[in-house]
Amino acid sequence: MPRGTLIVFEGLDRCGKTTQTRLCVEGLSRTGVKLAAGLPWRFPDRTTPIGEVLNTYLTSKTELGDEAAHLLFSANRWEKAATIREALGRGETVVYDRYAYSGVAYSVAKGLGMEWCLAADEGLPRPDVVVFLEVGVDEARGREGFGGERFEEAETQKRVGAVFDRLKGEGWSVVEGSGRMEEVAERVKAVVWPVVQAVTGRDDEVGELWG
Ligand code: 2DT
Repeated sequence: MPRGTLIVFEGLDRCGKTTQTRLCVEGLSRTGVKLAAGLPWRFPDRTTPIGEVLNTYLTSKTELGDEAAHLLFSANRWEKAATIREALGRGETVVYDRYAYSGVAYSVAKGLGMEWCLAADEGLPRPDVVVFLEVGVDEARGREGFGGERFEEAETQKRVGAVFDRLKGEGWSVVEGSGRMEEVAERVKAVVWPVVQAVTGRDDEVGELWG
């Protein structure tokens, strides 16, 4: 049986990730592609015990050292790794709002070393496509809700964006995120759909980060 496709959305805060992730799932469900239950999935997954700690950190109710925070974000992914692999193995496509790239980008932006940050996520299921929604910090800042949580200020976002630029590589599709949400969704579909079809037609294993 062909495996499912692992699709990841990344980008700065308020770039439209959450909306586009949802529209992508809706679009895929109309095509009849087999999907995992309860999509889109997201990181941080605030419903797990580790996720609850991350939630208190992100809403500034607790403090964590940068290294501890990084490892908890990574552990939050590791606690889902088997679930992701199982879903893909059953032929179900999985769509994530944020993944390990956010983990590295935010932590390196705080001053942690790139190699150290990458190491924690090494071996996680490798996405078949990373859809990076590109929106200028100034545009993101103008969007509703910007500034509510830790890290949502322009200087941090610029630093995070610079790390994302270093992470962009094979398997990434940079999509222009400005404009009407339906237009952006069309651009996303144009990059996601060929990947889903290619993965469905191949009979390969899910890869591992950072390969
Ligand atoms: P949301 O606003 O998308 O819920 O993200 N973050 C996220 C990290 O610092 N490291 C990580 O590994 C992940 C997944 C980015 C909440 C914030 O958490 C940050 C924004």
